[in-house]
Amino acid sequence: MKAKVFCFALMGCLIPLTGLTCPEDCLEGQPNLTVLRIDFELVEQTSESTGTVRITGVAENTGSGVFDSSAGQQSLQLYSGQSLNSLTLLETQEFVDVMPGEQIMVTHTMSWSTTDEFPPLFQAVLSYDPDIYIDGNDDNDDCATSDNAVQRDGSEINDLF
Ligand SMILES: [Ca+2]
Ligand SMILES: [Ca+2]
Repeated sequence: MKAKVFCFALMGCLIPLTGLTCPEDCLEGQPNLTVLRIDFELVEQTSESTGTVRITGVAENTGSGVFDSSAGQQSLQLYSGQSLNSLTLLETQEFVDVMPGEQIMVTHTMSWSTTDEFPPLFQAVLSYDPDIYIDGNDDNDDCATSDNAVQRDGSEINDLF
């Protein structure tokens, strides 16, 4: 079946809609790993302004095909920094196969102070081997790369206190 999956670009290809297409269109049966969101949680509050927080990046195979790959070819990474040009890697979550609808998470726990003047931003991003599209395995080809990263401003963590 060659039916095109139409997507609404702003929703990260989550909602199929007729007539609106993503920059890249996925075909029926192809995997599409998508970074959905970054969650902030207050793990422990130690004073009015300080505590421990958990940052979790969530990705999902929003495509209709199984993502079927080999170890070491892909990961979900979590970064932080003052800008997208100065990011530091916090955590890497390796994974291999992802069923349609299955989620992957990368989590980092850190101390936090709401008095910091410049809270960092966070980015969750899917990372692939440079040769993943030419490795002879079509089942690990993410059919849309435009939905592979999400950023969230760390100042929103202050609202948890
Ligand atoms: Ca994707
Ligand atoms: Ca491939």
